[in-house]
Amino acid sequence: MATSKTDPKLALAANGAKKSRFYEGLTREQLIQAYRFMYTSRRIDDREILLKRQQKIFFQMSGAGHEAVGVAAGLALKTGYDWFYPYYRDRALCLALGVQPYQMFLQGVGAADDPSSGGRQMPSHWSYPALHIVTQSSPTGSQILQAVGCADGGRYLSHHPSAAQAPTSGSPDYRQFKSVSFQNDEITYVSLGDGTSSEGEFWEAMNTAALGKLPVIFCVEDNGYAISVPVEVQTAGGSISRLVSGFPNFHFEEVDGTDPVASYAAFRRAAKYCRAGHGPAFVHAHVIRPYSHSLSDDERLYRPESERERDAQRDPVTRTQMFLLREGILDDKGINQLEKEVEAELQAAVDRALEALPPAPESVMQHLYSPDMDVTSSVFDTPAIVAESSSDGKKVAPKTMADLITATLRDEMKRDERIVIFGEDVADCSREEYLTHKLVKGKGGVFKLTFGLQCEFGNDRVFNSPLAEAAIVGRATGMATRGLKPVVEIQFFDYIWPAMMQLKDELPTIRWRSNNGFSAPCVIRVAIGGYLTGGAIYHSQCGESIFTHIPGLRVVFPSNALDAAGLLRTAVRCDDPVLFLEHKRLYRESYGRAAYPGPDYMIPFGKAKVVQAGTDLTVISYGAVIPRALQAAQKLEREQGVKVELIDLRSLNPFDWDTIAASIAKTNRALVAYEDTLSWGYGAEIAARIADQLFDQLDAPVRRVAAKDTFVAYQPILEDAILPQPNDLYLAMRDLASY
Ligand SMILES: Cc1ncc(C[n+]2csc(CCOP(=O)(O)OP(=O)(O)O)c2C)c(N)n1
Ligand SMILES: [Mg+2]
Repeated sequence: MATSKTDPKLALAANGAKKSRFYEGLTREQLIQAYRFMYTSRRIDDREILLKRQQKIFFQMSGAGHEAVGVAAGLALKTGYDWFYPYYRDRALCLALGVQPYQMFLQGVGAADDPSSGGRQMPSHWSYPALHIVTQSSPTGSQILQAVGCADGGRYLSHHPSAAQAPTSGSPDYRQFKSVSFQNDEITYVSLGDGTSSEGEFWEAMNTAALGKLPVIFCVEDNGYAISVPVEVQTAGGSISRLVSGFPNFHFEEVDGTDPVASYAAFRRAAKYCRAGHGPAFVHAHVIRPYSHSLSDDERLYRPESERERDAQRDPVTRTQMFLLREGILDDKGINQLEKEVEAELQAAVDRALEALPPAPESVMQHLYSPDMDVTSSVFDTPAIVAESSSDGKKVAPKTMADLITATLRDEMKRDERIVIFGEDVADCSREEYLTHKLVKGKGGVFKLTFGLQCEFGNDRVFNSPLAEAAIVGRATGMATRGLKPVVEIQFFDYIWPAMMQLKDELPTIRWRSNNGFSAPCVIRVAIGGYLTGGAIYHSQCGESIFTHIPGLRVVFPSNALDAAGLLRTAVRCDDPVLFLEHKRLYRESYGRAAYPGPDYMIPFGKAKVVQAGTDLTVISYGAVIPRALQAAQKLEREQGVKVELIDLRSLNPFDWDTIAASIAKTNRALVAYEDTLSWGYGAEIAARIADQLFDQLDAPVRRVAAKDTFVAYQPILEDAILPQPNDLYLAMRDLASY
């Protein structure tokens, strides 16, 4: 671990002597170039502010005051080689990496040709695939874990270079559409503001990077404020450097971020440390915020003139100009000439951008999902090939859902070296020597679904993560952005919520918000559901509708072993992010066991299964309600001759409307049954669609059976009363059939 702190008397000032032709390794030409980027950045802000006032653009976020640190990072790192997760104040960094002012103005006007998002995101939400600037969102700090995942992905690829190749034979999968590149000494840069360092995800990311000694440069651009909240109210003790100083394996820098030379030196040292593979680096750059937080904010409401004056003394653009003059690098004429050139360039760029066409309204649904692989297509419809007997000639006993999920994961890992599995407790044993010396058997997940995989594939492909759900999903997202296929586990659905920011605002939005510039197809396996007799509130939750409500995310929920195997393989091979819900109660049930359907068996998403055909009533369900509904339907047929058609949706987004509609055309009655709480749940949407689109065919109201609108209790008597039971389903079917 090393720490560098530059003298508060700036390097710009201290370096004043003309004797040195080099300034921390920067040539005079580079310094002029640095100033050009800084000045351009500031003038783009000024232009945008004007355009916003003229209502020609719709939002403005400035990078003012952050120009020096940004340019320094851009000069110290390599564009199109290293990876960048910049935040909204990194305009100067983006210019230094090669983004054109015209492209920035295209963002402002929301043009179809805006390369960042095609008019979908606000300005200063950078995304330039060729430059390795990864699509950014608006939640403060949600980029940090992804940056850690990106670095992790790069390192994995450098250890497994063959994983980067796309397969040339075999059935198609996402790899055909994901070109992967990596460098052995690449760095991932991520920046954030001082306020953002209060977010939990920041600390999860720091911990993960330190644990893995990952080559990430964290840059905190500390302008002393988070909108109106000053740093001493934000950060205990007022210094983020002090707070993070205990993290092992880090190189630390604290620097005047208004000084491009000192900042460059800090980044150079940080980059050297990271490229050498020693671990991550932390650059704490003190900057200023000369303009208000955004154009929607007026800082005079909370900052007195005297304080703003003090900041102005440190303005990086003015100071760098003075420095160039003082050092004799540029004279007045040279400065004037440079500024005139920049003004002319910006004028031309603005004029062009104002002419740019807006995106077409019909395009709004494009790029929610992969345009290359349709998960509902026949590519994913492959037959089961079941071995009738094992090698010793014995008949193969049907396997549980848990068995088939493990077998599917194993076969997919053999087939695709880009798959990595991590999560809480998923490894066999983190202390590998215990396994090597055969002191322990290994755990492989609290439900044992990943048992044996670490032993078979090694601990860089199957490993335990820290207990931090946001880190699991955020890191997976970053890895998937690089082209890996993380198949991660959330131990219990009840604990998915810390990852909600990543699951709602990040993972599913990446393709859409970058206008197909980036994608992050990965699989999140989650143990879900109740009927556990003793699971109680925090081991029994459902809540699938919260995720089916998110565009961009596929959601599947198998009810039996064969479907679990077929859908999981589709999830792994497809080009979209998938939430794969595994019902804990079904893991080892005798219902729905099956022989392993072979290493290529797939079921397309959006195809329901008719569990039992019938003519009198349609029951639409999924998950653990399926065996219960089947039991109820069989009883009703035995007792009253009512023939129920039971539909297992299997896949919730997309879902199979055609099968539902065809069934109701036949039965004219519909019951939607699900384990989650009744109100506002998944069944409400299905019921609403039936009422809306099949109204003419209905002979009875659309009914629902679901859990009571309360939590799942521990005492089995209470659990039975809360969750839908076979008898509840039986009564509802009977009533509806005779309506
Ligand atoms: C998760 C989240 N909470 C709140 C906001 C609203 N917000 C946007 S920027 C900001 C302040 C950020 O301050 P800081 O990290 O210091 O960055 P600065 O803007 O000062 O550069 C806030 C509260 C947000 N975008 N995301
Ligand atoms: Mg700030």
